[in-house]
Amino acid sequence: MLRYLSAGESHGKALVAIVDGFPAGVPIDLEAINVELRRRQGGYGRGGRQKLEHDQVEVLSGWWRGVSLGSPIALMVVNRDHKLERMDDLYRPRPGHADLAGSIKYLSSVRAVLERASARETAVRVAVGALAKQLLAPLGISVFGYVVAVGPVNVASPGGSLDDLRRRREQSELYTLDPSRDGELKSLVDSAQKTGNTLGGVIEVRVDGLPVGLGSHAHWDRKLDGRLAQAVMSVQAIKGVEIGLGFEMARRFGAEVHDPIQFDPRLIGERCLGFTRPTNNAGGLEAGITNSQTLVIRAAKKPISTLARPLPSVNLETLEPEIASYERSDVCAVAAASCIVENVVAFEIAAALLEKFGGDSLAEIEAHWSSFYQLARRKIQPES
Ligand code: EPS
Repeated sequence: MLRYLSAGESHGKALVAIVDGFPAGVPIDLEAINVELRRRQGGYGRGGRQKLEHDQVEVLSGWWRGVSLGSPIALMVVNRDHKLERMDDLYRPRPGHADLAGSIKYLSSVRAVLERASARETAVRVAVGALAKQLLAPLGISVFGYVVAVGPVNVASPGGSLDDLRRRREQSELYTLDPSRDGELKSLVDSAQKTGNTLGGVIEVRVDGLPVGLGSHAHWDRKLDGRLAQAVMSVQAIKGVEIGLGFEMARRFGAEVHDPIQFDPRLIGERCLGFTRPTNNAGGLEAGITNSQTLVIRAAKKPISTLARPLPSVNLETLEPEIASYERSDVCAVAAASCIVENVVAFEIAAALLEKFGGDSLAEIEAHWSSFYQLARRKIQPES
């Protein structure tokens, strides 16, 4: 079982995670994890904190000579802006943040909850996901996230090879797949900043190279769509998740939604059982099980709740109406969120892969995948 725990406050010493169940024999590329950490820090609309931090991962355990050992892997991202002991409390809770509900729940100060609720925690979650990608990559699975809307403006995602799409995303300051729209999106973010406001957006993540059979229909907590939704929803500021055609399915007739099944024996190979689908409205998941089509998941990110022109609140000391507190924050972190959601999805996929194929080492997982496909081919064409 692949699992992880994270710890750390936004202005504490460091963010840490322990990843348990990561197989042996996986080469770990630290620079690839650091590239993801830098990408999380970027994107147009980020605030002052990112100028102070240079997020880098340290691997404290679980590897030797650059290869995983199969023992728990401890990851650490140090906070340069480590100043928690010197920070004041807040008395005017920000609508939308953990401030009010959290401080009542824990019978604590507002600072005591906002430090952990902050999206700063996602730095180490990205490191965990980037590690998971290093298990997926040698197996031919890629996880790729990008922005498809900033505030009310949608940005279409063109077709093309994954390499093409990656190049496009690298050229966009908002991590969309159409850099020619950056000007328009940046002025939208600028106008939010000028008016003391913030902006959210929509993120899409696609997973290519999946086998049939990750997840299960058999029990509610084994359905991969449900597990992905939980993981994605747990990312700070995400308020909605949809898979494939998602909410649009509810507006259509069944014949316009479900993906017809076709079979072509010439396609049968190492990684293909011969089934094809002319459409992919299911987003690669049927009954909580991957069907080998590209998995497509979207997440709606609300605008960040710390506003430079704050909304009405209540002073918790006087209980009189006052405007909410303002703390340094971002105007638009939807680009960063696309990197976070991508890595969170990567972790869930790696966990589901290990549940299906098991194994203590990369070589064993590969062997289990290939013997399962052999059995599946024999089931489909017993005489072959
Ligand atoms: C973040 C770091 C935080 C915020 C942001 C995300 O740093 P600070 O609070 O010191 O500016 O910029 O957190 C929030 C948006 C939030 O609501 O807490 C980061 O590293 O991603």
